[in-house]
Amino acid sequence: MKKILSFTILSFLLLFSCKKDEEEVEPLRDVSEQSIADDQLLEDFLSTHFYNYEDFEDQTLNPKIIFDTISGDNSSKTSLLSQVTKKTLRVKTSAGDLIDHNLYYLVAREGIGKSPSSVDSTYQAYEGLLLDGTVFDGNANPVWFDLTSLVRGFREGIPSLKAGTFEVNEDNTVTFQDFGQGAIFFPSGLGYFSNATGVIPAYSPLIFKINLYTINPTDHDGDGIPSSEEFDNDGDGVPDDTDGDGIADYLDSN
Ligand SMILES: [Ca+2]
Ligand SMILES: [Ca+2]
Ligand SMILES: [Ca+2]
Repeated sequence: MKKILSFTILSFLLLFSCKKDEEEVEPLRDVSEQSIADDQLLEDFLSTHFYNYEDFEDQTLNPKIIFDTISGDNSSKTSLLSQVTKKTLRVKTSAGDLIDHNLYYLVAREGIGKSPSSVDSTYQAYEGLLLDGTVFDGNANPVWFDLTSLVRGFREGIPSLKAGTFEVNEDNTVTFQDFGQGAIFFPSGLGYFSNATGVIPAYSPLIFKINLYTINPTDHDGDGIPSSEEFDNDGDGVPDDTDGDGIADYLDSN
C-alpha cells in the first residue's frame, strides 16, 4: 500500500512538472490574431481614459501628461480615442506575410521644430507604461536614443511630434521650450511580442509618453545618403538590403 501511494505521488509530480514544461513552451501566437486582440485592448483603454488636456490649453506651459479613467467627476471628459490619430503599419512575419498593426498617437503639444524620421537620433524625456498603468521604464531627464535600436512602435510613433528650441543658461543648464509632447500606444507586434522583458509580460501593448526636445538626423554608414532614405523604403518593418549581402542598406556603405 505504501508503495502504491508513493508511486501515485510520483506520477502526480511527473504529471505536474510535464504540464509546467508545456506551459513554458507555449507555441508562438498567431501575429494576425494577436494584432486584432491587442487593438481591441488599446481601443478599450483609449475609450475609457482621458488625459489632462485642459492643462495644455496654455501651450506655453509644460505640464506632464496624466491619464485617468472617465468616471465619476470625470465622466464628461473627452476620451483619448477621439483625440488620437491612427496609423497602420505592416509587419512582416517569419512566414513572409504582411500583417496590419494599428498604432495610435496623441499630440498634446505639437512642438515648433522639425520632426525626426523614424531612424534619426532623438533627445527626449519619456515614460513607458502598460495598459494597467504599470511604469516599466522612464527618464524624467532627457536622454539620446538612436531610434534604429528601439522597438518599431516607438521609432515609428515619435515622428508625430516636433522638436523644440533650447537656450543655454548662464549656469550652463539648458532650458527647452516649445517642444513636442505626446503619447504613443501600440500593439505587442510593434513592441516585444512574445518576449517578456523585465516587468513587461509577453504580448503586452505598450504606451509611451514623450517630451521630444531635439533631434539629430543620421547617416549611419556615412555614405552621404540619409538613413531615413535607405532604411525601410518598402515599409515592411525590416531594414532593406538591396544587394542581399546581409548588411542592411543604411549600414552598407559599399
Ligand atoms: Ca547612409
Ligand atoms: Ca524593408
Ligand atoms: Ca546590403
